[in-house]
Amino acid sequence: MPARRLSVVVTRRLPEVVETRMKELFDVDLRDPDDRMGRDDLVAAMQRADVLVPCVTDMIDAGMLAQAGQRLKLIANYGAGVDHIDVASARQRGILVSNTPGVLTEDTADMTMALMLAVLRRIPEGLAEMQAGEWRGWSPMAHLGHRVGGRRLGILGMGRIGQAVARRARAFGMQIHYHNRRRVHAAIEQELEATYWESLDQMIARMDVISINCPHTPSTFHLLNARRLRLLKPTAVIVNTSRGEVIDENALTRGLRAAEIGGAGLDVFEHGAEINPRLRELPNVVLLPHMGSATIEGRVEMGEKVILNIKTFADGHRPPDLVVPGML
Ligand code: 8YV
Repeated sequence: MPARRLSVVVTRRLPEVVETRMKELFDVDLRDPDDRMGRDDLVAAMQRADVLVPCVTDMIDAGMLAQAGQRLKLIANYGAGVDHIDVASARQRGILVSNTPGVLTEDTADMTMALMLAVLRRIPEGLAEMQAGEWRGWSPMAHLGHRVGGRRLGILGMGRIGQAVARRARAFGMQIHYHNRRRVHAAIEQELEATYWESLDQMIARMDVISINCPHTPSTFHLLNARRLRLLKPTAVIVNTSRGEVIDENALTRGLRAAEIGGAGLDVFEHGAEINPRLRELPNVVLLPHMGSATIEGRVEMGEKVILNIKTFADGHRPPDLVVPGML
């Protein structure tokens, strides 16, 4: 008798090639249309599935996990960050959590550079002028931004993405500085010519650009709080492609409005799509709708990783991208 196929619920639309492969392998419930599942729908999915495939828009808290069915054994997250899942509660209930690290590193690092360039070189302003048909020709003093080369970049979080940002920034002639829970291997520091700062306060007070590349965890929540934001140079630019919660968004908005901070390039926000409206009014701020990893290649590779995690689990082994609470 053939083994029972795993019942898998996917909460959002994924690339067609990924969905097709899932249909071949699992008894899969795909999402159509692609709207966000409410809390009740998510709980219902967790009651009927062996495996749930959520993504960043699905909050999965302890209360919901308590209502999960006996058969739910794996949450195979479609994405690297798992701060929307209570991983410790899942673990206590014997539910494994896996993610998709590695495949969105380069795309996210590209977007970090794009935001940095957009703010420093005032790209949105030029674009808006062209689109409005307002450009009247070149002028020596128009659209003056700041040179990227020679600037000091402080990377907060020197994991895979932080290092990929550092590589790119070096090619742009920037000086690399970083703060991390642990100092990275000497060979990596040498390759990147990176200076380690044990004190975040001391680092941020000296940087021209700060890039947030650490995950959101209880210990990184509001790491850039009002006090730390006041340490920044008034010309400093902050770029965030990680999670909005790492910065106190209201304090950042106040600092930008008061010209105590030079500018910001933000792909992520503290309350998801509920952005502080004042941020939208600021000329030195570039906002993007969480599109750091949004390439079709990346999305397909994320799907392949999810499938590999589920398949490995189904075959009785530990999923390769298992998230363990202690590593967060
Ligand atoms: C993903 C991300 O697109 O992987 C992450 O942590 O932030 C994104 O770039 C998203 O999480 C998909 O769930």
